[in-house]
Amino acid sequence: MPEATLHVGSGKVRELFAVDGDRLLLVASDRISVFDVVLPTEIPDKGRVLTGLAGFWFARTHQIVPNHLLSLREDGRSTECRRLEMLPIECVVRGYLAGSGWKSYRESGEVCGQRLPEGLKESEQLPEPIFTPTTKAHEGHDEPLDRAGAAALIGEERLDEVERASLALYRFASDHAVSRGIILADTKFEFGVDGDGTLVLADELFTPDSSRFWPVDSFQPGRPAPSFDKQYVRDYAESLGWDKTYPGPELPDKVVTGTRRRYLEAFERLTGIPFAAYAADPQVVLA
Ligand code: PZK
Repeated sequence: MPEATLHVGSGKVRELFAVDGDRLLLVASDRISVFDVVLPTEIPDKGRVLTGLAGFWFARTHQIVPNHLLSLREDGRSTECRRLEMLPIECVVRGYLAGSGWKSYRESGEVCGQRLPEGLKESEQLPEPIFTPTTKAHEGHDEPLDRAGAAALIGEERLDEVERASLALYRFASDHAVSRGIILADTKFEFGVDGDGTLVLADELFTPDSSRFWPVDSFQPGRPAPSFDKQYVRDYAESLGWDKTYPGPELPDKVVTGTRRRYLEAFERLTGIPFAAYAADPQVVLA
């Protein structure tokens, strides 16, 4: 990381550095969080899998909406990107009813102010994918926004633009993923605006940390679906009777190995590229 200097931010498992006035470096670590707690044990190659997947999707969706990706570094875990003015909302698209969307529907029949048909079950596919934006919480949890709430933050016109882009991105990736045996239950995008006022897709894209990936053949409406990547970790953590507060448990080798295999499998299924080829030359995902 020779020319990257100033640390400008941290996520739970990623770091952001300033390269210069116009460029940032996004570095994905091998840390893993479960039930919102970062565990003391890392999953080798997780950061490279997520960076490679995001690069793959950025390269394939720039016709839908321009994005911040400038280059992937040789380490496979660092992305150089354009520095943008970020919009103050998280853009979520849901194709299936899970997580906070399911909770909200069960309590009110609505998600982000949108009424859904009656009688839907947990994990069920929605009649149409829905756009369910949230606030960006600095600490604690993001809060759902209805249309008026989102428009108050970014304006009606920008809201229409991010909604259209988000739904188009979701449809594109979800069709691709399902043909490779993975359901993209829901996903989160972050957008920014460049110096010309053009909307630009930022952050990570269709990674297992920003999306719910489910194996096509092992989910069933009426109960929570297993996570493609984190299910071994969740099952292990639950088996300990851990209360899901900090600090989380160390993971045994078997759980680490099984989880690493799942990340690599998601990468290979979705990209069609052997992970070893990515490790040897990260540019392969951009072709
Ligand atoms: C930006 N984050 C969240 C992500 C972190 C923090 N292209 C951009 N321009 C300006 N700001 C951001 C981005 C992007 N992406 C993203 N915060 C600011 C975030 C990952 C690690 F520490």
